[in-house]
Amino acid sequence: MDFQTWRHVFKLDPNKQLDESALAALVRSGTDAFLIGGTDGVDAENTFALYARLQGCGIPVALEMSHPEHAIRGFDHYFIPTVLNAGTVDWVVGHQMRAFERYGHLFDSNNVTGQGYIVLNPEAKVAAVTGARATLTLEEVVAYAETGHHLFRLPSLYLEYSGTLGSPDVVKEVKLALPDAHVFYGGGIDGIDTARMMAEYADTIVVGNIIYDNLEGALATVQVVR
Ligand code: 1GP
Repeated sequence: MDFQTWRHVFKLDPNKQLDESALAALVRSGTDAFLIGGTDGVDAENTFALYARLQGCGIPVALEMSHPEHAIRGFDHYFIPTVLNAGTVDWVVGHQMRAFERYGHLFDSNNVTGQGYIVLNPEAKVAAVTGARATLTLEEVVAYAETGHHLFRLPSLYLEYSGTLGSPDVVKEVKLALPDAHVFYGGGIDGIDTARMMAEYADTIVVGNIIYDNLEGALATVQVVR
C-alpha cells in the first residue's frame, strides 16, 4: 500500500455515528484513503463494524492501531503509532510490543508502517491518555521529528493537533528539516481554507471531527488537493 501518494485522508472514529448516506458521500468524495482510529470508546467490535461497512468500497482503508486488542485482519494497511513525546513508555514502545506479541503473525512488513506521533494539543484526549508533553517549542517539535525519523527510522510522522488547528509553521519546519519523511497533519481542519493552509506543507492532511459536525465542510476539503 503506497500511502506516500495520499494527500488527503478522512479519519473515521468507530465510536461515532455515521449514517449510510454520509458514508457514501465520503466514499464518493475523492479522498485518497480512510484511516480508522479514535481514542474514546474504541473497541474491536465497533472497529470491525466500521471496517465491514467500508470493505470493498474501492478506497484504501487503513487501521491506526493504537490498542493491541484492535488488530483486525483485512485492512489494506496498518499504522502503528508510537507517541514520541508521550509521558509513559507504554505509548512509546509498550502497546506496540503487545500488538506484535499477539498479532505479529498477521502483519507483513509491506502493510505495516510505524508512525511517529507528536501530540501537540495539550487539551486533546490523546494528550491526556498518553501523558504527552504537548507544549513544545518549534525547535523541540523538529527535534522530536528528527529523533523519530533519523534515529528510529520511522518513515512517517504525524503532527497531531486533534481538535484544534495547529501552526502551519510547525508543519513547514518539520517538512523542511525532514524532506524524506512522510508528514501527516491532523487537527482542526474544518473547510477549504484550513485544509489549504496545512496541505501546503504536509504530505497528507487528515480530516476528522468535522465529518461529524459539518459533512459538507468536510467534503469540501478534498478539492484542495485535487
Ligand atoms: C485526529 O488528527 C485527527 O486524530 C484529525 O483531527 O478531528 O481535529 O480533524 P480533527
